[in-house]
Amino acid sequence: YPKARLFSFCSRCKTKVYPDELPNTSVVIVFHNEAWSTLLRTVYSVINRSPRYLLSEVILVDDASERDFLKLTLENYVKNLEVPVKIIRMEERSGLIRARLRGAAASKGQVITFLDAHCECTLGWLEPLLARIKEDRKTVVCPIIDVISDDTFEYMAGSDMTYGGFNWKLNFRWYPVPQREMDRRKGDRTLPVRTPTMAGGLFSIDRNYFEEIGTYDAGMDIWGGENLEMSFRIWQCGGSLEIVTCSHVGHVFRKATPYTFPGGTGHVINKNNRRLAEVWMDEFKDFFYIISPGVVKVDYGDVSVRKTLRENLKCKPFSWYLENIYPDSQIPRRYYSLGEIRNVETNQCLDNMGRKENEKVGIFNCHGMGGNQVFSYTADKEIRTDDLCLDVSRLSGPVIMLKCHHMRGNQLWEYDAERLTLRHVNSNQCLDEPSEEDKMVPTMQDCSGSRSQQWLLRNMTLGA
Ligand code: UD2
Ligand code: MN
Repeated sequence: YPKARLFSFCSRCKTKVYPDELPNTSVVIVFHNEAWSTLLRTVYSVINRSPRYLLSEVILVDDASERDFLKLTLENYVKNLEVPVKIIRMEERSGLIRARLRGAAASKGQVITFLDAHCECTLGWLEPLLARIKEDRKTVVCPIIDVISDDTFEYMAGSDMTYGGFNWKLNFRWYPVPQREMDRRKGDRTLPVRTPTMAGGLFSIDRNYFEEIGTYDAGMDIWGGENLEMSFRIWQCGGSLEIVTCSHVGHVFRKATPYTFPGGTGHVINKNNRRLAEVWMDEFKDFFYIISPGVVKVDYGDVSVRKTLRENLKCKPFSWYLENIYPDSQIPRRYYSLGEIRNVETNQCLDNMGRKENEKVGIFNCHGMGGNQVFSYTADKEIRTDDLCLDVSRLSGPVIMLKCHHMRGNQLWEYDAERLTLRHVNSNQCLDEPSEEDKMVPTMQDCSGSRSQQWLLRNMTLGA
């Protein structure tokens, strides 16, 4: 590999000195039907780019793969490697969560490092992670995840200017590191970034802390949700989660899932997300339930053990997390309404048709099914759906969906609960029914008090 590339992520990281005495780590890699080349690329990069005395062992957990070469061929191959590589086989397809639990239980290192099965560790990836855990054993640390193209296997450095968040549907998303976090680090980009959530695949955790904090929710299946579950749990229960920007590990981001989801993709992910929402999100789970019609019908099993864990650890409420850890979240901590916005005259509802940025907000027959007709009028007086806000930048419209910027400006709306009007403060005009020319979009008109300017902000609560 070209050395220059591996060293060029951040020149100031190169001069950092780490303590000689660092905890050692087991590296746990779970896989289901992984390709030979990507799996071995992961294992070799761990072995070749970790100081031998810091690497206790590599544990491969085979989640009931069907490919032949992952059986005896793999077993014989790893015998010749210079670091102990243990292979554990799940008896039946269990999903990455329970497979990781099995790997963790079999591991001996002081730290457990989890990696996906299609990664490449770079030189110097491990020391900064372990050093941070040595400083504070309740810090769970992630490297910067570099991007390996799934077409060309080209290696591209990831950004130290994004951190982990999530949207109303509980999808993990990268968002820009906010100014407050830049300020806290006083502009030193070699210092770790405190991140609200982690992507999930690549992180190190002190092994005793992993157990103290409740490992994983073993009731989650196959894939999804466990990364947010662990993120919320760490923060709410007194730990912290960081991206250590001097550590880089590449990951092959794949356009499509290469394996099956027994039970159906949607069902599995919804079930895991319900367990996450029910245990950790308190009343804020409504944002997930109201925007995802149908999800409340999914059976999520028994979460009493996880709720007891939350009590025993005396974890803080989700509102604390939103206020202190993730104030720039897509979920507003305080809001007046969450649900449809219905016009009194036409009885139609605002509808964020394509959920795309920079498009006009629409208006359609109310369907009461959540999804595109869910908006929240927040305490900051923005009308938002997920990360998009109703925005008007010209007199008489149009009304566009734009990324919420929290700067008031063109996204500031005053709801008059007696007159039922939604007044756009900057233009001093009111949201009105569509014009004759375009029946699909609302208009902005001078405020007149007419019925067509009256809107009902429904407060829906579906939460089970
Ligand atoms: C991301 C995470 C992944 C996990 C997931 C949410 C990164 C880079 N990846 O998705 O680790 O947190 O979000 O759940 O942050 N696997 C099994 N059994 C299964 C399914 C998957 O062993 O039934 C293995 C799979 O071979 C891989 C790992 O689990 O090694 C993660 O799966 P993925 O690579 O499909 O997940 P990814 O990267 O899309
Ligand atoms: Mn992956």
